[in-house]
Amino acid sequence: MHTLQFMDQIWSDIRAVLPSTETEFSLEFSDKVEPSLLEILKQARQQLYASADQSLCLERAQIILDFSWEKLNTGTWRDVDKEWRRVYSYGCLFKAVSLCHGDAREARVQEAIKACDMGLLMGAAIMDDVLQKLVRTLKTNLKTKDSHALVLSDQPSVKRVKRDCVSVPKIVPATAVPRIRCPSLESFRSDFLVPQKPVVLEGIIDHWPAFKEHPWSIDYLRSVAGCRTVPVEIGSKYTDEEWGQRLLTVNEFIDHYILGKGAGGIGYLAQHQLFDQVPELKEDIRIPDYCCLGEGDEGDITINAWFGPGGTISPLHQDPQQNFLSQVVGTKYIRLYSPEETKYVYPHQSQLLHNTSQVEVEDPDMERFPDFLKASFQDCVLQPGDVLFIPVKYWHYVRSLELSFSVSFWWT
Ligand SMILES: O=C(O)CCC(=O)C(=O)O
Repeated sequence: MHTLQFMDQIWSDIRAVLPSTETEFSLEFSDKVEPSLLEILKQARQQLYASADQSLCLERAQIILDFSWEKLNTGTWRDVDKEWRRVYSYGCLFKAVSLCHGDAREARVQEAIKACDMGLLMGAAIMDDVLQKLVRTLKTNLKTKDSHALVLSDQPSVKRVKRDCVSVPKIVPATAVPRIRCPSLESFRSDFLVPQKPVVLEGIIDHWPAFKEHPWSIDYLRSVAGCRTVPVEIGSKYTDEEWGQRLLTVNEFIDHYILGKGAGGIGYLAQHQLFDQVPELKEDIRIPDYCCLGEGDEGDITINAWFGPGGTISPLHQDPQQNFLSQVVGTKYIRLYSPEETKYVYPHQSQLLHNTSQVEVEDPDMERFPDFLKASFQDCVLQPGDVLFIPVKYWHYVRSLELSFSVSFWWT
């Protein structure tokens, strides 16, 4: 497509996700938002509709973003007023839209997608989820413009995947987590949920589109989410001093941390927002029926993504909810300790890490943690299609044995 035609196209697609007139674009906030900032929001809106030059809107957007960013980063996240998260989302919206006006080069569209992702990650929903709609439009346009490059990157890249040399533990019958194929709801409830016993469920997720219609692969992830910005954990495990988080696009994450180009190191895409941020991926999975045995509603279930190279470790820790850890790609070694073993696993003292053990499970320091060997455990290697039921507060240690993508469902 000709560049000018493309610019017209993207601009009219963007306009289609916005209210058609300035008067229909409502800006309502509580009195937490001071009049001077409200004025800037109104100016940005006015420039969006009236001005041929979007650089003024972009300038206003930056002021809104800087101001609200300060508020988002003051005090604890829990205490941040939702109004500031909404203001931040408006800043992201103004920025994304104005970036694509007049000069819709690929880098600008990519920057606009990043602005939407920042709003989706840090802001609160506004205008009937407009950021989600906008990002879909921008992505489609990026694809149209860049269809040639996409075809090239759609070539199977399996051969390029770094094969990490990770040791595969032998599971002996005495410690193996039991396995069962498609139990009825009632037998799962009475044999595992009520007595709070771990089990590997087989055959319950084989129907997911993630295995059938859209088998998850590096190329598939690139095509649905490659240009999306996500938080990535850097470092082999979160208890390490050098551990930290970075915002990267999924493509950057794959290039650096999965395919090991450039600096490499261990990076883990471990996050609970991925499926809300990228609804196409959520459509490839299904909430396991057994979750209906819980007391909570479906809306209370947290769905987490765990995508990373072989050798990624989640240190021994416990969570306050039941968990169905579902393996989609690759294999993972998992060690489980019941809550009764807590006295032997040496939880960290600090409030922040009190749910995490200090012990390196597969290489314990016996001088510092002499009682660790007294703790009895169960273990398993999860294969694609396996779902591990981890009861509430069960200690779990996870090490991926190769490139792996798992989905966990936390439910009560
Ligand atoms: O797969 C992992 O690395 C960790 C999974 C986990 O800790 C969880 O689902 O709670």
